[in-house]
Amino acid sequence: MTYTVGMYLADRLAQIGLKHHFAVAGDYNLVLLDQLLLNKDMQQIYCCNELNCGFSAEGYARAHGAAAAVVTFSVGAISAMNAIGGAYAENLPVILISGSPNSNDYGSGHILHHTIGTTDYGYQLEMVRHVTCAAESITDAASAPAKIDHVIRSALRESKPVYLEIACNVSAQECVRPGPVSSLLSHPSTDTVSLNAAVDAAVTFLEKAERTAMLVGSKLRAAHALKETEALADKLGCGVAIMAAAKSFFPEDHAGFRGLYWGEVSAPGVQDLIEKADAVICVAPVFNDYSTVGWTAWPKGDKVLLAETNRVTVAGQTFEGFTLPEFLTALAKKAPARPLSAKETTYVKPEIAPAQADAKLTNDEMARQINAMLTSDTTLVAETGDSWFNAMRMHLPRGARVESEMQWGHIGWSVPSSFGNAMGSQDRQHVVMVGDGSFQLTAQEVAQMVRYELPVIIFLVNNRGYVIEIAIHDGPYNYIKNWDYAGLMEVFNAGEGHGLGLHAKTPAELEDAIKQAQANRRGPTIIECHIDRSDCTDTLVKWGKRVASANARKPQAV
Ligand code: DPX
Repeated sequence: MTYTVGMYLADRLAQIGLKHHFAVAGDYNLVLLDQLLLNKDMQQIYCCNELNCGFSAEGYARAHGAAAAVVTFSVGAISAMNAIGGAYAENLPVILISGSPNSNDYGSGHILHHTIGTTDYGYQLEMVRHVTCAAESITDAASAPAKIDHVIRSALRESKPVYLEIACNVSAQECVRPGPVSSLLSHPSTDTVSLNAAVDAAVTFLEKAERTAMLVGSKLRAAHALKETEALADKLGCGVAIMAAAKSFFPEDHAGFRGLYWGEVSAPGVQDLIEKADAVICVAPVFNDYSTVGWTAWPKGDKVLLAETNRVTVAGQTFEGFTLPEFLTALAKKAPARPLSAKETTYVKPEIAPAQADAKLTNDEMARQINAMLTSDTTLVAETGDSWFNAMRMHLPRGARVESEMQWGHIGWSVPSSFGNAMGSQDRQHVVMVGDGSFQLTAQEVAQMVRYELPVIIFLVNNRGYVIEIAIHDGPYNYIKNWDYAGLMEVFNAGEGHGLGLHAKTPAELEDAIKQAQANRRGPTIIECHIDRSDCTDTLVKWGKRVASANARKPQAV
């Protein structure tokens, strides 16, 4: 059998550990999909549309370390680019692969279907460059291996998405075979001079401080530095706070854990922990308008040691040439113990009092019951909206994961992303919290959970509108058409699936629905939670006001 370009790509994807790739068929990628199917180490998983396909891959990368999505030219790839922008924002190595025009059509003056109707086929590659860290167009078999290797290596090194387009008549062309995968996984060597200097500067900085605290940020997982951060916290013995987008990136049963730092909507005592410290080690943070609560809570200046993915800045000096885990490990060896901030503060475990069984279901009671079902095997996927704030007030057992998309914030992300995440970590229980407005964007991907029999539990918050937007800035555009969300499951089952749709209007109904969902192992369950529109977390309202006033700043006078 001839060894082909498509087989080379499939082998490389399997070599980096992918067991699945996500796809939507189209005539520019059909031959490529055939080639990928020949690889028996990987399963081809289908999505309802390319936006969802991109988000499914993004979710798979969260669970599995990397992912691939295969789409057709323009009509498919341009939809997928939104999700790829999300993967860029969220630091996830997703490989977007688009079938593309026949190599003879490039530069021929021909006008092709599915294109914008001009004769230059470079526009897709140009567009995608802005949302990827490497992008290649393959129009001949000889250069395919180098281009495939280049993009995959870039994705893994930078934890960012990449792009490949493969001319539809090239995927089945003869190609050389790949060597060992180690060349794609290796990292540039460490600059030990710079690393030692950074550690010395950090130790001097810490020795001068009495009240040290650590702040854990959302790029920590992409930097592969979760364990190293915990080891540094063990050594320092100081108080540790997490940023919202880093929920679950630091164990909540750790002796130093104090809770969420989010400016004025921080957990009790945590604003003081960070803002009154005389040394704050910020590990892999992203300070944006949301995380700084409209620029009101932004640790910076000479009290801050900023340890980013590939750079450390401390005491007016900046260092690079090493990875974050290398820096944290080296620092943990030399760092002085700094337990004062932990002694002076306590972790206040979030508790919500149970409601009467037959009362009207409230947001608090829903959050309480969801929190009670979390175990170390749970992945909780929190959609943009009040679901963020509900996730933030949960206490997590060690091992429980929270997934959110706070940088990109595309409503509807949670449904396809949890589908991909569930595919990539089938040993875990996936629980989704999603608002009605968000769900309406990508609802059809629940059908794929039915198809692939994934027991995802979806808490659909029916509060009849875009409640977070109502908190930020109200108007008629925040009120949506109601759907029978639980009823959709019958549509998706179409007489042959095991999806379950349930309604919960009281605490007792919710409890019963959760039991049924947990027993339904052969398909997803939607639990439609009926909540008053005005019933949302206090933190959402406070935070929303701050963000609204940041948005409303007047233009500067010229
Ligand atoms: C919008 C947002 O119902 O949740 O908890 O009721 O707010 P809440 P819902 O899912 O509503 C979501 C809604 C409309 N954001 O409040 S957060 C603007 C927006 C976005 N992404 C895309 N379009 C619009 N974030 C793709």
